[in-house]
Amino acid sequence: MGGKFYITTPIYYVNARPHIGHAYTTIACDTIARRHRMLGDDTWFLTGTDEHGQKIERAAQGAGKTPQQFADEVSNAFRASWDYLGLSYDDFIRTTSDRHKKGVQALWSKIRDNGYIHKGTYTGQYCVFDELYVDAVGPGAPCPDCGRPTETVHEENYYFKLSAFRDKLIDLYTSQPDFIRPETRRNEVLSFVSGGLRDLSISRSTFSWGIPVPDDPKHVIYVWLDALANYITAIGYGSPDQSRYEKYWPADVHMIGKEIVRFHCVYWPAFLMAAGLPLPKGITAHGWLLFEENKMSKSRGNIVRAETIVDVLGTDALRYFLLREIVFGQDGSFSFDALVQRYNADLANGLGNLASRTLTMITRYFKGEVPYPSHTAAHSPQEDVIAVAAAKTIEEFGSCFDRFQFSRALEIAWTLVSAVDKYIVENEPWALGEKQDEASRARLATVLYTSAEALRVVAALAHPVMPEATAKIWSQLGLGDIRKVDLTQLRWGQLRLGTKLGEVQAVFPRADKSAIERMQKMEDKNNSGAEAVAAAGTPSGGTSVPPPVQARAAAEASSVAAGEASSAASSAAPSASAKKTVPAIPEGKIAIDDFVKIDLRVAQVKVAERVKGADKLLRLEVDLGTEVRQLVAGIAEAYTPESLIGRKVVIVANLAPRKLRGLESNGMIVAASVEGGNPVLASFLEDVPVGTRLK
Ligand code: ME8
Repeated sequence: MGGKFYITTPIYYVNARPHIGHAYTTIACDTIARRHRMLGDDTWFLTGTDEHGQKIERAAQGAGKTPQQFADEVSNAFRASWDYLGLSYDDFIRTTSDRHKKGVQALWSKIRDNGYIHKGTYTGQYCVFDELYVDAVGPGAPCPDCGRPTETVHEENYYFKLSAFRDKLIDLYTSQPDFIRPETRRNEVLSFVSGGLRDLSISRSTFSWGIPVPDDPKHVIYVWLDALANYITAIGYGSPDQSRYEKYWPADVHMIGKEIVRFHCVYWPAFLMAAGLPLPKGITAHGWLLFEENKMSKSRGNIVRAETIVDVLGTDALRYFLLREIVFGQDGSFSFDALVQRYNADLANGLGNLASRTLTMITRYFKGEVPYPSHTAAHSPQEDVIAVAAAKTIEEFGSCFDRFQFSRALEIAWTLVSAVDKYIVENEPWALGEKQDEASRARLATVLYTSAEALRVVAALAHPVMPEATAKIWSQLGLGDIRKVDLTQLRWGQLRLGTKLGEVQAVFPRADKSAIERMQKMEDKNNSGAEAVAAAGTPSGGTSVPPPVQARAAAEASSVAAGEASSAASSAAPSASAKKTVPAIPEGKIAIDDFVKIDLRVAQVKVAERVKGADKLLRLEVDLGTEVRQLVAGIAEAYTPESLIGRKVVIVANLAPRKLRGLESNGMIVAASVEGGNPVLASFLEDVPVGTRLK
């Protein structure tokens, strides 16, 4: 370790807001990136949004917006969701950004100059939903992949000479068996490619929402060539500064869902080969998150939003559940019942209980200082068993995790948690604590040291999966910043005698039945709201996005998580506006009575402080003239708390309160959302009295 590590998620379509299916991939990548950082690797974690193509153009039309407005709003919603979840991405690429467009055109030119692009005519079927040419079916036939109707297209197009890469691709899959994981996916791809490859149409001329073909702007570049290129354009391919590209490319892992294997494992390496560029080291496809037996997806309308789970149980609960419950690579079901059950069993009763009883007893019996384990009379073979089990856990957890067997890795770590739990029960430290004789004290010290050391080992291993809770455990153990841990050096016995514990607090409070009801209600409300909008809306009837989804996208896209700095544009578009039927409003505009619903006010920051365990959040108290309010804002990476005290800001004052990391946020601070950069707070050149309304 100590090398570089580059990991990517797919870039998500902006035809609707994120749900836990997208969060699943992004959380898995976040976890892997965090582990690599702890192993000392120079790590780069990329995510982003896929914003071009006919599907997006039609979804925008259905929502009565321009494609760019629509893309801006939904892309912001993805970013806000990832920030709300505290995901540690290093860059967020948007395919409508200039840096990406230039990179894609550079890639196109390279492939063309190398002789792999020619002009031809395509007559055949196209599936707008999958943005896929469907050669095998005739007019009117459904798409073999998704079952939706295909459309007949007849276009003069540019073609990519995919057929020239059949043998090279087969060589790649056979010489590098790990290029596609898991093996089932590799076998599928191998058999698909072995059957022969036809040249691929890589431009469209019947619509314009895309990147123009260099020297022939009547054509836009096929959305999958555009999208796949993000993995190199984001790190600078095609830009004057190639340093990041040179450092990180080729990617170590492209993480994707199983439905986009063909694009990543056939088209992408072929495009790269044609351009003479190095290939990624590996592509890993995971399975689907199912809800009531179906793939959770925006088009089915059976989505669950990550925010709901975060608000009720916390981010770590969601992360742990997804990685522990589902065997990575296979499909897995999501249900609130299973989530709460797993949370209570493994987190509240498991790790949380181990932490709280160990730390509470050290506080009570040893004045909050880690006691010295006895090596003499008070030592029993039980301690050796735990020490050996912990050493084995460190090794096996790592080897499973690094093969992306997250569920198995966590199961192994929790076997240690159970073993220590049993050890505590058997040794009854609470009974030893009541005795004052020297032997009992020595035995108590040994039992509590052993438990605390096991807790330390599990916290370090589980940190990439549950960053918040393990950071709390770490500081309660008196060990400082867990992110500085060097996992390559993790061994049994490193907890120092006399370490002063921090304040002991429960990390995973038990969830009762009402947690399930609350989450269910939040999602029901979200989904029924969308239907109401759908009924009032005027969907285009395009095949790509069923009506409820278009409407939900319109309604949801305009609201940004309260804890985020919103862009000025999105904060001025209330979600309620989508519900009103306002005739004669030009496309993409809102009426003044929609705008006046938003109470924008000048406020002055009185108190600003970081939110513990949330790198991006600040807790603010702002004076509105008539009252002082608490807000939680996602601006900690852009502003230090000190720089904000006394500053006048603009807030949305009538936003419904919501909880972030357990703190109530009463309003939203308005900021420009700068692509690829930090948010910039809205402010005034002139002095404006506190409480003044913006209109
Ligand atoms: O395909 N279960 O974007 P997309 C598991 N823009 N994962 C899921 C999921 C579910 N129910 N739903 C979504 C695209 N995902 C293209 C990608 S990349 C160059 C272009 C995750 O918005 C999973 O990672 O349809 C899946 O592959 C991805 O979201 C699809 O996102």
